[in-house]
This record gives sequence, structure tokens and C-alpha cells, in this order.
Amino acid sequence: MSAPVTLVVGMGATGRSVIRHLAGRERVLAIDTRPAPPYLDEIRASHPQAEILAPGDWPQALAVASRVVASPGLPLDHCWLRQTRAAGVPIVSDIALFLEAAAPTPVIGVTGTNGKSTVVSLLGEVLAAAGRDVAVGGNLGTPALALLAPSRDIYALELSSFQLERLERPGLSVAAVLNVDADHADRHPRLEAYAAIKRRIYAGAAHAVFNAEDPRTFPASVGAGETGPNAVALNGDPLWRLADDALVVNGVRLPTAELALRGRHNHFNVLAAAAIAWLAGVQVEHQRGAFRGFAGLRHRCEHVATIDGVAYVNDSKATNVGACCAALEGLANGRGNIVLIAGGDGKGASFDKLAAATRRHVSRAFLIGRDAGRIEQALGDAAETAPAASMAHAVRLARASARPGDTVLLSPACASFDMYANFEARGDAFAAAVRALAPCPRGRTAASA
Ligand code: UMA
Ligand code: ADP
Repeated sequence: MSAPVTLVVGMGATGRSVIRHLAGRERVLAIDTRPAPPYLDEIRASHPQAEILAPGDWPQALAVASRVVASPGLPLDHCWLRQTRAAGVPIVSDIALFLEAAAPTPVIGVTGTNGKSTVVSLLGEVLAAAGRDVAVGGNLGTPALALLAPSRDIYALELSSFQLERLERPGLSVAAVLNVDADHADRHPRLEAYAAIKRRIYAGAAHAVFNAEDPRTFPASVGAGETGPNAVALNGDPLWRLADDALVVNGVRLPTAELALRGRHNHFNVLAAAAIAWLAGVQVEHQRGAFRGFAGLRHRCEHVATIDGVAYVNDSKATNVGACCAALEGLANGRGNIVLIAGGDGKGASFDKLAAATRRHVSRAFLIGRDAGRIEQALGDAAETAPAASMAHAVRLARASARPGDTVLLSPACASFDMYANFEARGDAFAAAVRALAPCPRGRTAASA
């Protein structure tokens, strides 16, 4: 039998971690559809054993490959991956390589359309506070293979649909699906198929955590959506639910006033992290401190400033309609206190669901980016809307229409790529525009700004 040849497709963060993991142990070829992929020079310098190929070398590369490790960024219907399947060459994900290498150390996996990063980061805090040597990563940013270390006693991974669609049976110690809402319509045009990919996370899992209010998250083993011996139904199980002013965590009340995180969606995230950590062996009494101290991640309902009694909140990570609706519900006071800045690249999604939450909570919406017009149409008369030429313009318009007690919320419901390099750059632009707002001189209203 000839020696295995792994062909790494994509030289981004994932590809780099795969090459680092395999180079020197077996023959590794690397290729990218882009002529100048992000880590090309670094891979060349650090891994001289890896054979770097140009896009035009694809046919020769495939001819010698015994397996292909493809970046999650490359759609499975990309012509290279279609040719790979046609040639009978297996497509493997970096996560499968990681799970193989990490065994028998337990691995937690969290997926869902929204809340993954927050839950996985919370898990990192809780498990570390309980004395575990935990590493967190995956779609969160650090590729899974870069987390491997012999000292670890547990891993917590954020898994995207792009990663799950190329995994068969992850066999995790705890697997969670938080919610499933329309997103990535360009890669997953059918919502049901997208949900089925998310639910692959449960295959072979020892324990499952799911959202009793969202049937698309139910594992097949508990079809009715009820807690079972190895599964926790968040908000379905009386021992694990959100009450008005508290979380009920394995029957113990944790008042939401004790938490730094705001909004029902975030309280749900704490509940999910608590259930996952409990299934991973951390008793509830050892969790409270970590939850109290966690103020949230940047760009997720992040308080930027309060100016003239108006709070400015950066929720740039809300890259789909469901996330924006959750932020609106979470920050609303029931009296239409939100001035919304939304828009960007809608990734082909429908904005219809935004209209109801807007009608309830938004006084005015300022719309930016490529899909501003489509959002305006979908919102109809749900709120007054106006286009804005830039983020700074939108912030100035929002300030002029906000009153003391209001919240100006950037929660775009869209990806950022039409205007910015990423959602972080968009959130930073919002924060910079807010900081550029001088407080109003006494006696003047913001409307004259
Ligand atoms: N690309 C090509 N040709 C290639 C390979 C990639 O054109 O041959 C392009 C594609 O448009 C692709 C983009 O480059 O979407 C990024 O691909 P990459 O291989 O450079 O990506 P990585 O740096 O490896 O980042 C990936 C995840 N990116 C995607 O899934 C698109 C990162 O998630 C993840 O943090 C990282 O692996 C480590 O695990 C980012 C993301 O946007 C944050 N994820 C999506 C999301 O959260 O909505 C799913
Ligand atoms: P993800 O990693 O899944 O994108 P994040 O934790 O980064 O999730 O949150 C992204 C956005 O999703 C937040 O800015 C917020 O608007 C929204 N969000 C967070 N948690 C939830 C939740 N549990 N349900 C719905 N929306 C949420």
C-alpha cells in the first residue's frame, strides 16, 4: 500500500493548523483557489516539508491525494470538492482530525445559529474556574487543531454548519444545539437541510442539550423534546428554565440581577452553559462565580457609551435576522425605546421577520449598506426608516432622533462584507462614531446636532 497523501484545500487559519498538525508525519500538499491565500508566506516559512501548489495544479494534486482536508470556507458544491467526490477521494474536516487526536479527552461541541460564541466562552470561564485545564476554540477563532496540548482535560468547541456538514459522527461528550434560524442562505438555501446539518452534532454524543422552544434543535433520541437520562431540554425541563427574574439551574435559582449579561437571549446562553458544564461534571454551586463575572464578548450587545442619557450598544455580531430580533427583545423596555441601525449584506435572507420586533420596540431605523432598500421594504410602516450614507452618518442621525432613556442599537441583521473587512471592523466603526459625538451643550437638544 502506498503512503497516504493529504491534500489541504484552503490556506487560511484552518489550513495552517492542519498543515502544522500533519507536516513531518506524512506527505502534505496544500492548495487554495486564491492566488494569494492569507497564510501562504507563513506556511512556506514554517513548514518547508509541505508542498505548496498553485491553483492551476489542481488536477495533478487531486490525482495523487488519498484524502482532502477542505477549509470550512469552501462550499461542498465547489467544483474542486465535486471533483474530489467524483474521484472517490474522501473529504475530511479539521474537526475530525482534531477529535481523533484529542481522544480520549472529553470534547464539548456547541452549535446553533446564534449564541455559540457566547456559550463557548462562558463554558471556558466556568470550566477554568472549576479547576479544569480547558481550551476553547473552533469556529470561535482558534482552529481546533491549534488547541491540542497533552495537559488538557477538556475541550469546548464552537462548531459551525460549515464544519458539521463535513463530519459524520463526532462522538462528543456533550453536544448542544442552541437554536436554528435562517442564516447562510447562500450556502444552505433550505432551512430544514441546514437544521439537519446542525443536528449532526448529536451523532454519538454521550449527552445532549437542546432548546425545548425550538423543535429544530431536538435530538432524534428525544423526539418529543423532553429531558431524558442523557439530555437536558432548556426551558422545557422545570429544573432548567428561565423564570421572570431568575435562571433555574438544576432547580437552583440564580437571580438575573446577579448577572453582568443583559437580555433574555443572553440569560438563555447562561442557562445553556450551566447545563453543559453540569453534564461535564461541574456542580451548580461551583458555577455561579464565573457567571457573575462574565460581562459578554465584544460586539455582542456591548455597551459603548451613554451620552445625554442615551445608551449606545454595539451588536455588530448580529449578522442575521434572528440575532437582531433577539437583541431587540433583550434590550427593549416595552415602550419603543430603541433607535436601530441595521443593514449590510443580507446573504439572500428574507427580512420579513424583522418587522414584528421592530413594530414593538423600534422608534426609528437608520439603514446602511447593500440591502438597506430591501430592509426598508420589509419593515413597511413598522417604524420610520431612513437611509444613511455611512456608519458615522447613521450614528449622527440616530443621536438626533434618540431621547434620554433610549438605546441606539447597532444590530445589523446582515453580514458586514459589503462595507467592512469583518463584523469587528463594523463594530469598531460604530464605536468610533459614537465616541466622536460630543455631549450636547446645556440647553440644546440632540435634534439640532
Ligand atoms: N476561500 C477561498 N478559497 C479557498 C479557501 C477559502 O476563496 O481555497 C475563501 C472563502 O470565501 C472562505 C474564506 O476564504 O469563506 C475563508 O476561508 P479560510 O479557509 O481562509 O477560513 P479560515 O481562516 O480557516 O476560517 C475558518 C472559519 N471561516 C469560515 O468558515 C468561513 C472561521 O470562522 C473560523 O474561526 C476558523 O476557520 C477557525 O476554525 C469564521 C466565520 O465567519 C469566524 N464562520 C462562519 C460564521 O461564524 O458565520 C461560519
Ligand atoms: P454566534 O457565535 O452563534 O454568532 P454570538 O454569541 O457571537 O453567537 O452572538 C451573535 C449575536 O447573536 C449576538 O450579537 C446577539 O445579537 C445574538 N444572540 C446571542 N445569543 C443569542 C441567542 N441565544 N438567541 C438568539 N440570538 C442570540
